[in-house]
Amino acid sequence: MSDMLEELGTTQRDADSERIGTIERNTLETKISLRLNVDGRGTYKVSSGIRFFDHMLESFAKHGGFDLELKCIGDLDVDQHHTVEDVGIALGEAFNDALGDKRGILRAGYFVMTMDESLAVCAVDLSGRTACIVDDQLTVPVVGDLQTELVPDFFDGFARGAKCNIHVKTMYGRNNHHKIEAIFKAFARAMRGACSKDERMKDLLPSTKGLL
Ligand SMILES: [Mn+2]
Repeated sequence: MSDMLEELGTTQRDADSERIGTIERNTLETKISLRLNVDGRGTYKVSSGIRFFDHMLESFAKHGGFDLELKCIGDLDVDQHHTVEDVGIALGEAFNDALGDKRGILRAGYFVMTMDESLAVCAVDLSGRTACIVDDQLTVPVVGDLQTELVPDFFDGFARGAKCNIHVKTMYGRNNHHKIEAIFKAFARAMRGACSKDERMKDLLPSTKGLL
């Protein structure tokens, strides 16, 4: 069977198997091990050392339908910046790893998501280029145990790791927990769309450039 799959080449093999990304990322500031299954069922085991950040990553996995195992041991005695940014980078890299040459996927996705009184929009393009715009409308310095100024740093890290465009915006809202959660859920569902396989465009690269 494996010989037969070899003959079919990588494209066919990738299209027929689960898309999994595995990242081990160790620096003097953070040690991260991460396993992502893009074709998962929304299961998660997440430990970043920041409980509210875990809550958002768990929400991302659940709403994206991604299976996510993530362990980060970061220098939280300094502050949360390295941990949040590096988890973003590693998670982005895991998507890049899992998606391979990106043949046969939608590539772009967007979503409008409510979280009670808050509403967020997100658009992503797995374009191979990096850009990140975050307008989170947060009005408090901390939510739970998360330093809220780091929300854009997470998305910036992800965009660099995945080499993608991310635009995310809170349209309105009152509660800051809800605003962040609406952002992460909108992002999850936008990514879910972008990663989706497009039966009609099977095995085709969704780019006029011929490279993503
Ligand atoms: Mn919540």
